[in-house]
Amino acid sequence: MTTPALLPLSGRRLPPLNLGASAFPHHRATLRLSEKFILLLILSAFITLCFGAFFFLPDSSKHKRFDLGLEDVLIPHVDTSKGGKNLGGFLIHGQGHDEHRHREEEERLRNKIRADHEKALEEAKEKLKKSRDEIQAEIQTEKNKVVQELKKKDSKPLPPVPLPNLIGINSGEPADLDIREKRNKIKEMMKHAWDNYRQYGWGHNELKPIARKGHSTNIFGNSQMGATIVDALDTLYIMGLHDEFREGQEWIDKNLDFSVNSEVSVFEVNIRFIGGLLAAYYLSGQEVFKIKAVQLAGKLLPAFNTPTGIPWAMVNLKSGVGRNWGWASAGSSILAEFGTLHMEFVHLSYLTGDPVYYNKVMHIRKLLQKMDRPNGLYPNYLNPRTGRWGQHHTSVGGLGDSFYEYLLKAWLMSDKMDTEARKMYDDAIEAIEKHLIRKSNGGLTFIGEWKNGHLERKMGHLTCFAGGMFALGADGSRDDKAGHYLQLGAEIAHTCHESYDRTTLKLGPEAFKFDGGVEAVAVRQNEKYYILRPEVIETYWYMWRFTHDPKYRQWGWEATQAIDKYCRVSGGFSGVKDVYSSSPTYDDVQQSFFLAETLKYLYLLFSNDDLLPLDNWVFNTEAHPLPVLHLANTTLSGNPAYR
Ligand code: DMJ
Repeated sequence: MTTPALLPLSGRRLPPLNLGASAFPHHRATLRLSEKFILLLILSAFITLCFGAFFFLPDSSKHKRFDLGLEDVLIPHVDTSKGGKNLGGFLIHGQGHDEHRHREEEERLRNKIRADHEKALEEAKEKLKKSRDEIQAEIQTEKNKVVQELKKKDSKPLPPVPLPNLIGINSGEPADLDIREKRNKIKEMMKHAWDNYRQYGWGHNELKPIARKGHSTNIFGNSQMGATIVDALDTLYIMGLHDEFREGQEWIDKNLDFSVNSEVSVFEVNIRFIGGLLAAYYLSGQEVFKIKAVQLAGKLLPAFNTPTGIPWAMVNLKSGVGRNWGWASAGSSILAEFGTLHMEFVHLSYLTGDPVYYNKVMHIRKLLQKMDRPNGLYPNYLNPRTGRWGQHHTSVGGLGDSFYEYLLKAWLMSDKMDTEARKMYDDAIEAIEKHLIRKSNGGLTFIGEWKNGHLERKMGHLTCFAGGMFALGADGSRDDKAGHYLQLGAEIAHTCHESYDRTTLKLGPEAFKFDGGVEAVAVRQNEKYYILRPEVIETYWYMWRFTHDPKYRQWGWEATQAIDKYCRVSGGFSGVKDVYSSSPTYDDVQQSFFLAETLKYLYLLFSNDDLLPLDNWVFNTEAHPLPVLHLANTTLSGNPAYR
């Protein structure tokens, strides 16, 4: 905040000290300094006027006067037996010592007003004598008081709700020595990532493991919000890294503050921060995580203030002003962003008993249900002002992916009660299968991208999560096609494994083609990078849970070794710019999702199934486990806390 200099009282208008909205969270506390002076002067003038009026008005007390409600002050106990008569609004006084007493009271009052007036003038003079710094210091103190008050208010414990069945939090130790060793290796990698972040990037959003300093991107805004800490907490917890977990908790407790003038991505903050905090709360039972999650959610709510209720992509946490990404189809919101809020928001309503979060996401769902879908497909872009689709592009990778995932997971997390979500999921994947899923000449099943009626035969690394999604949704599928979807999941897992296997580093590129002679290989230079993404490993893990085919552990182990060999540096883990080059260069970013997702899914792959069993837990799109809630179909009526 810049403060213009305070000019002397020389007839020029004082430029206001900027203590506006950015200085105070509460509008009543946002008086500008010049306004304070003006108020002060008006006040003194008012007092002077009253004082003068009191002296110069004719003394009518000998006769009668209006009761201005001052009687209690002037004549506290009117004793009508002594001659005074109380006639409604008028008081007619008797004579003699009553009159004398009355004069005394008036005199006392005059003295009091005079003293008050002088005191106020003295104070005003004192204030004006103070230096700019002193005034600022006073205002700062006032501001701190307001902030403290608000914090106290925000930190009030939430009403308790019965916790859902939290099983399988501390399980999973494999009996097999080889598997145990692999699991321990993954835990060691987590420790390496955490320790270096702890040492070089603590409190920053992410780590630059080569430069050995903090890193951030625009999705987190311009504040140090400790994204890696929040994202990593539940992985630390399930790995039994409890000291590290406590360090993270302490940082969050003391430093994680959302009253910052920072514009963040609603989607990213929801999946990483709210998802991470909620999972940490459910796993550890520590209230601080729940409180922070609710505080943060409150800061995201203004993003929904659009003509349609479809939220903006970004919101300023302090001002609540929202907007969309400039590159997104003429000011559109993005399907994968506004469609990936459901899980976290339903949990927020469950935990607080406040339906506001639930209503926001259900409103989005209802709106989508009403809209026409070209070929039954959901376009990636929707304009939040007009409620119309933007470009007719459809993707199961970037811009679309987790929308489909959350339809399925809404059904799963409601204990399969939310059949409306299941139906939307079934309809969506039927259209996807029809228009987007193809087999390559070499027999690889891939999911392409739909662009204005044309299928682009390219699949993104992000799209590889869909193998796991198809497997997870197999049970309960329409027309009992469970076998079909499990098979589809296996085929996608195989294709994605090929995309890894066909590289020099055995790590997958960002996007790969199925065109002409090219199969599961990146063609463009700017699609050859690997940034520690989890999706392929995520699919291996789901496939492992549903089939126990050892090849998934084998593929997972190949990926672990490749990451350890090519992405590990002494200061942490880094992405690489070209997976086809034998001497790769680093991008020097340790992504927070590497700790939240990639290492977690690897660890789960080498754990027993009783660690976070899928009947009881549903993982959000950032791999944060949230417990299943038994909720009646699309309502919160199954929630005893819902009021
Ligand atoms: C993660 O933040 C989430 O998985 C999200 O849904 C998309 N991709 C990144 C990791 O690649």
